[in-house]
Amino acid sequence: MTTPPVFNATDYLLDRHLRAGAGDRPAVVCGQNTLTYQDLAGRTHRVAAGLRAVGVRPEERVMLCMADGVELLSGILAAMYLGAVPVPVSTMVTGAELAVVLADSRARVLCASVEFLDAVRFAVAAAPEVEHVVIDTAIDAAIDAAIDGPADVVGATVHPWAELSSAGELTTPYPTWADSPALWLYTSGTTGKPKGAMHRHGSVRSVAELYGRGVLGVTEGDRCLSVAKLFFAYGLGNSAFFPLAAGATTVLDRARPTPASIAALAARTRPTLFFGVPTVYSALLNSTVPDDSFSSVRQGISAGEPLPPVLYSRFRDRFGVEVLDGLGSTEALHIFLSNRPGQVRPGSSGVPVTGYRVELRDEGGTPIDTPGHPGDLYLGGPSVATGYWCRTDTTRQVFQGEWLRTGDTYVRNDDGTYTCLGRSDDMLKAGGIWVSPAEVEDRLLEHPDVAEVAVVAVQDADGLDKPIACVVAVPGRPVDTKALISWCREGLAAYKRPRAVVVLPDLPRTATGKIRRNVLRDQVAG
Ligand code: 3SK
Repeated sequence: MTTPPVFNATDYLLDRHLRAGAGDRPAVVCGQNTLTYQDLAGRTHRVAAGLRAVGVRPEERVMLCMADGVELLSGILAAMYLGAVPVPVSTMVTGAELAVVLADSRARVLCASVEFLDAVRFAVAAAPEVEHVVIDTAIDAAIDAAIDGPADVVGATVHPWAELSSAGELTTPYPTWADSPALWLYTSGTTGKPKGAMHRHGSVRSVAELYGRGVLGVTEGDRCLSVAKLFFAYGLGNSAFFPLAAGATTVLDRARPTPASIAALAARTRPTLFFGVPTVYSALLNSTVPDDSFSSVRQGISAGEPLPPVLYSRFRDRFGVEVLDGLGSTEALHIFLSNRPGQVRPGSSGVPVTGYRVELRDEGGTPIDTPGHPGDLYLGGPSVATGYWCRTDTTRQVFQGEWLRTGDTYVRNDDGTYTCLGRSDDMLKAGGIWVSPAEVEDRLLEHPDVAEVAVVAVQDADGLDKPIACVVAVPGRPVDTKALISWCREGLAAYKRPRAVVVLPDLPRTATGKIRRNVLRDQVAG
């Protein structure tokens, strides 16, 4: 049997540029520091040696619960270089939530930023397989101030990051293949238990070539700024895979983004590509940041949930930037349906990214070919995960041969673009007719008093589902709930109107910013 050709994603993202003589190009801007490809590769090779020194073996998981920065980026790249499997996880989780994914992954090494140490202590106590905790901090001396000596995490040996990167350098990548396991990303969807989606080395190249180069046209002159952090699939592509594959520059920021911090960072670093999510575009529009804040940006990108058309046009009109909305998922690693530069159909997710195929199916699984008929969206393509770690039943339901069941309900428009009608399990029936929450939400967002909205089905006294709109008001604008229902009656078929409007201070969201509709339903019904 012939073995497949060697392919290592980190070699593709880093060492390839050194071999091509491009090592002095800027790879990362972080705080006041700029690292060249040579610098980033050097750090990555040292971290790879350090991970090996603490006993990490190929194909073994290394969990990283870290703020965005050179340490997290080099940690992810180093683990892949070593043939191990980095598992970046959300920094917004509680200790109990971290314990669940840590134990599930069976990682023996956990890398964490010092600010998450309380969650780490809690999680490690519940995950006895963890032997080593490596603490990242901007200044290693701060560890001493922040923790109580090396034995501070009970049950594990604590190493400062500097120790990890002082074990020499590994300059040859482990000879992985395109099909070798490269990284895991945990996803809970909006409701379920966390599941580790397992991705291959070859998928890193696929998303960089198909979406990064094919749709965004990333070149070495680009500077990528993403509000989605590196632990999300969306952020990992935006801030690591796309810029590094193209020899471009990524801008990393440790802090949680606010409109003011994004505008200040953009003014300082002059990004050419800006990756946001709808809530961030909305927050920027509701802020007083200068209208020229994004003057260096050649393209905005949005994903995570559908971008309402009103946000698209307001952002373009105020900031002069066209935002490409797209649909991606953790299971697909990145975006597979996308609008194209200069050809945006607002309110749609565009058309399939070249290299992927999509299909709509009815409830019986039959493909739907007619435009205008909603169906469940299925995806086929090279970056689809190989399955969920140790979740055989769910894997079989979601990964069906060549196809991935996305769980989204979509409709194909006459021009071939696709529009999201909502998560398949969020669709609701009012008076026996299907109603898309997304359509009602888009209408409500056109109202000047509405900042955020989610429409959910709540049962009335007779046990019948009724659409209820949960609204967050624009600051300083009181909401007239009756007027909002009339607004929907005027702009939509009457049966789609919400039967009640509930005003809330904010909407419950997942760590990736998606609305937690099940929580909202309980909140409103209760
Ligand atoms: O969370 C998403 O919707 C998403 C969007 C783009 C790329 C990747 C992901 C997971």
